[in-house]
Amino acid sequence: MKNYLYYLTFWIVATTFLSSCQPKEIQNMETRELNSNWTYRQVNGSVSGTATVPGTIHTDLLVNKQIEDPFYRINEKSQQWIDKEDWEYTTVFQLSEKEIEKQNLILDFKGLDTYADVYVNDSLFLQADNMFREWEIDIKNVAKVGENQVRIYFHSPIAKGLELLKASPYVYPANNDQSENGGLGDQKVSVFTRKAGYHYGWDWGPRFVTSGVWRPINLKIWDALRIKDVFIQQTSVKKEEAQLLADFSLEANEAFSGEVLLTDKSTGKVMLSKQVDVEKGSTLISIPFTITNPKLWWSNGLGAPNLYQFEAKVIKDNEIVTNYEFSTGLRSLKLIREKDEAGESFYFELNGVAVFAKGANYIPNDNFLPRVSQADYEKVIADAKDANMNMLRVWGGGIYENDIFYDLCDKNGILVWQDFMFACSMYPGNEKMLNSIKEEAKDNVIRLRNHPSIALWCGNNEMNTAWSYFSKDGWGWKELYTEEQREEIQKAYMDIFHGILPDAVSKYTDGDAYWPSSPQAGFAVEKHAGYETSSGDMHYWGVWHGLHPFEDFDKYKARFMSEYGFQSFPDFETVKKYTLPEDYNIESEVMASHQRSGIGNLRIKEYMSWDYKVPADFEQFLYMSHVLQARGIKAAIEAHRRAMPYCMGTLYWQINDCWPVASWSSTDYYHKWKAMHYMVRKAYQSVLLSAFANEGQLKIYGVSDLLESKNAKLSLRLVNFEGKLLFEKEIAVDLVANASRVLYDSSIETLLGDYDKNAVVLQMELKTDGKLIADNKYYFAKPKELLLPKANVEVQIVENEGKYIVEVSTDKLVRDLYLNFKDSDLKCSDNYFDLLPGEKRTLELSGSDIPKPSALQLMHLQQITE
Ligand code: BMA
Repeated sequence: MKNYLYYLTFWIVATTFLSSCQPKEIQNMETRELNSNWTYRQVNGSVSGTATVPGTIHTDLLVNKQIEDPFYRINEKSQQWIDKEDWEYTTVFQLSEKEIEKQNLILDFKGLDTYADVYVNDSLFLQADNMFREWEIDIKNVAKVGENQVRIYFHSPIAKGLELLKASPYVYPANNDQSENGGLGDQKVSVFTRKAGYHYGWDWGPRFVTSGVWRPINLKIWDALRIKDVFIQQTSVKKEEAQLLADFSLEANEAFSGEVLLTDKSTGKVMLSKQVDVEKGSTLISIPFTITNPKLWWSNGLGAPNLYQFEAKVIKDNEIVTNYEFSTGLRSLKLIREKDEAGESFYFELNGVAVFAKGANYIPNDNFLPRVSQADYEKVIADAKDANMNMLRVWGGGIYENDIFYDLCDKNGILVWQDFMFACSMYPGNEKMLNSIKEEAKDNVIRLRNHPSIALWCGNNEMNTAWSYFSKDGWGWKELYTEEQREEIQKAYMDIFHGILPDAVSKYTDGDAYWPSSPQAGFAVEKHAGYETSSGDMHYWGVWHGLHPFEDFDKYKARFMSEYGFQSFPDFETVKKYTLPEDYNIESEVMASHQRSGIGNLRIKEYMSWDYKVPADFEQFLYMSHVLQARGIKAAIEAHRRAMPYCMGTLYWQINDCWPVASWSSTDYYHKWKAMHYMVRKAYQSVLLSAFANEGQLKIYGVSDLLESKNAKLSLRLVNFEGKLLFEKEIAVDLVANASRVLYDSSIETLLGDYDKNAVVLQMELKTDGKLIADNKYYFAKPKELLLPKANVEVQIVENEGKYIVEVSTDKLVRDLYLNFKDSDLKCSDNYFDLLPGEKRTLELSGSDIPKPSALQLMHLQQITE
């Protein structure tokens, strides 16, 4: 008892002492966003108004009704004058006496688009020329008590581009730059400016060369010292222990002594603390620490994406001088490129596990970037996660995304393949340009390096293939130049992609992987990718560009398939938003303007005619394009997954759109899922059952991303379209962990017997412990050859405690059934599926509208008429 009392007394004294020792919180760093009182004016004209910052000139003109919706019909055409103008943005902000006395008054520009002269109280502080950079200016010497003014003069990016083009000894290739649409003839100016490539147009995007303050401007006021950045270097991360190094970047106004601390915010535990002496200026302090039994970060499907919330503090005389909060995830993540029998592997290893990457390419969500809301970002990442993806590739013709994008990828276990912003062009390599790229790489690598989701930094999109310096192939670009010019262009390429960018990755990260160009057959510049290479990554466009049939997805196997795709139109509900009824024809001027691939309509029609009826009706044609796209991409994904472990990744082109358009996307500008996205969700499930026919044999594969092997039951049922069971078989199979295996192999002749291949379907199911874990259907003929009967589909809408359920059944097989609640925001939990008689599908409805039976439209393959 006595002892207990002693301990209790000690505990009370100790806690009182500790709490009285808590350093005092002081508000050292004041941050204020300059997002109000902005106005804009046309420098050489009379257009002006109140502005939204962050924003763009186009969206300001739209809000002030000076232009119409740029995405509606062909409005884009009449809005090309905007990028030929200079625009000036102005605001005022107040500073108090107390604030003005602080040692540091900084304006932090997170992003200026693009040629921007910044004046504060009429003094020129900055001439920005790179949209991807972050700029800080010290305004202490001009700041005054009361009103202060910021004025930003945006030079026309087109006028600047034309100046640079004129000064250049030769032109540069830039296939996607829609100079004609911009009224510039063949003058391609995009390559001269460090600005999102797709702003100048792309084969899925319009041309709107924006100007504006596209990311926030923050006024930062502080005294003495700030923590500019903290980077957690993950020296070694294992299940038992993570060995880490915390890099604190400090900036001090004068020599300073104090204590640096790092705490885990969720537990309050101090991870490290150290007394430091800092000289005036910038100092980097690295302090090692370890975490035992760390909660590892895992990608979607493999485990929880655990994150650590950290707070760094600097303490002096029992006062917190400054703090800095951030989060990271602990994981070991490597790109494994090792020689093997076939060539060289290309896969990501996460915490010792070889990960099959399932995902998509990602482009910016809008032409007008600042209007992409947090909800938009959440939706796109949720759509990726819901479709069982574990990787997105941030493609090089867009932007280094906003922090929120990576935060969401971290939280949802989505790995990121991060391109640097170079795509499908060659770029000048003068000193000014190279310096600008160097700073851009530094800014972005430092900004993004704590995100556990970043798996790879990639130099550019398709430039190595396009230029193909060491081969006869390529896109014919190098033939346009003299030997001397070629050498010069090649030197710029080497300086950027084999110099500046890998240097930045190795200097500012803890050993992140770098890959010079996507695709490439090896790291060295002469390793040009082709469709036959057995190393590196591949963009397979034989299907689509090369008119190869969908079956060829099985022929061209990659070690890592980082691009392939097939177009479709947006859903009719989306089309209605940018058209009038008179535009309802895919060749109409308006529809053609929302189709930026020159071969787009032709390709869709051609492929459709191989497998389906080509409908004359507009709405049926749109539906048919969705079904066709889903069919093509299903063939691709299943082929890539069956080819595991030779192939260890599949990223289709592309998950999203930047405006309403016919494109390769699986979700449209309004985030509406196309048929393909439902199909992708199924094809990306952890376990896939996939049938593949070759030379009269049918092989059924079980592909598993699970980390444990399982005993499973494979059931096969051959059924005719009236639902009659013709043949049934159940076999015990081993579903091997993280592998692809043939579970069943039979001659098609034996399987079919006397039954007509055009009138039957093979229903495949895989169960473990009586639970269905995968299923699929296999048809023995192309859709247009099938003898599909007329089907009567029955639908019931049932309300259950404010939630709506749709129950679907049919009297005959129905194919690619699409349920659409017209003019509503309702979404069915599944769609575009096949249904057999006897099956009943129960779908949940999400959305805020009340489902009206009269608004429900059913479309399916049997209805299609030529
Ligand atoms: C890929 C991409 C994009 C393009 C797409 C469709 O090569 O890198 O440049 O939009 O093809 O053509």
